[in-house]
Amino acid sequence: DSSDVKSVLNYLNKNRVAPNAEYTGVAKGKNVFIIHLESLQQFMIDFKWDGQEVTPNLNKLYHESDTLSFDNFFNQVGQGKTADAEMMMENSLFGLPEGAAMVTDGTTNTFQAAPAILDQHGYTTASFHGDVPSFWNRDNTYKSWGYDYFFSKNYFSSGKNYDVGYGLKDKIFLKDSAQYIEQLPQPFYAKMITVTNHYPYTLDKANQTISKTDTGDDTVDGYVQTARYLDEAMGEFFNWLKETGLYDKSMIVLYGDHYGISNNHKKAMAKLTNISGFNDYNNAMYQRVPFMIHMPGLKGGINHTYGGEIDALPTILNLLGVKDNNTVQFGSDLLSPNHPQTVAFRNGDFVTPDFTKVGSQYFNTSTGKKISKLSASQKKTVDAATNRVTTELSLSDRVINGDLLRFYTPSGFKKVDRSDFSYKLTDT
Ligand code: GP9
Ligand code: MN
Repeated sequence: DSSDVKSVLNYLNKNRVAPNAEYTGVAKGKNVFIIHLESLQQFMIDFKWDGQEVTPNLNKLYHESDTLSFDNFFNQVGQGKTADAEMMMENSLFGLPEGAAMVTDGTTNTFQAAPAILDQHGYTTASFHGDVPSFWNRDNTYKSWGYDYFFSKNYFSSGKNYDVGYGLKDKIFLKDSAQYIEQLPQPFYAKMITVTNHYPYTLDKANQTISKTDTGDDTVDGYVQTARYLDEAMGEFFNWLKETGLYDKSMIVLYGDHYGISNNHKKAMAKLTNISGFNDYNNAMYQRVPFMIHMPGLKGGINHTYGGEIDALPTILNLLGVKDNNTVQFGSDLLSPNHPQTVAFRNGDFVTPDFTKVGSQYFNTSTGKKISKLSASQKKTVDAATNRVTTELSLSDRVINGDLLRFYTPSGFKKVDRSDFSYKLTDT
């Protein structure tokens, strides 16, 4: 009940981190693209296979001086996979320990999500995805999040060989999306959710422009092919953005939603990464996913801050000059010098610049050396991190399971009226 939200707010207010004032509002009034790079892990950036870069377009963007590129940014998803990523990226709330919060709570819970916040700052908001609207209960959840538009499968072309895996191939999806993006009043916030680079990474021959890897694990060896396809789709999309002039008027945020190759493929990962004895520590390190923020004129560079998807919203809102010092959000601005670099995983494991916790094991984060016996000072640091992680995960779960945002509306935020939205093609 409402006393619960008070205890959540007490914790958050006690631990609030001021955003980096140097970056406050540098992207104010710009269009925002949030590009969801399905199952793309950070190790694909600058990765070479068969003498070629797998993702040349993303690599170029990653190294540009007006791109902020985070190389210690981790996915923090649980069983909800993409749905957990969307929940974290747009609410700064964790997914749940089991299931997917978007499915169990998306329709009925009160949220104060990015689309609703930006709507109230003059933005038109739209999500684009080449799968059916009901997947992950997006059509219902997006109304709770305040999306003005949701362009899903039935808004795009269909045809033989147009689909692979969970939906429309990314190149067709992005090309078809252009006609709708052009109609959006500016400034807009547009989320583009790709899907072709998805387990088990199958792709028709005509679209294969790099050879499979040779780990012998056939659900892994196609990964470079669909990652390359995703990268080509990005190249085409960036070209379109440049031709239309949108590139110069937009801040483009790209993120990988979660791992592509799971911990069940250690042998294949060992071959792919040349790490013999690829272990739980390595698997934790490979939970890194790309997080890039590009905007012409942005003071960019490679940023080594340890963080994760829970931190994306506060970081983006500060860049847009939108105040969020009174919200229920569990992340903080990655650009703030006081950003706490403890990355919580959904199962209670964590990574900090010094220690990595995997179950009952502890490793030195930079060397990967297993710590068999923690010294007193190491134990103090690790216990503090464990305490922070378990507290934040449980408070976030209470917010979702108790639908606590019903009881607290941040000053300056207007409650979302779900009946304002309809995403059906026929209703347009
Ligand atoms: C489904 C697509 C893939 O619409 O977003 O979801 P995932 O399997 O990655 O959660
Ligand atoms: Mn996904």
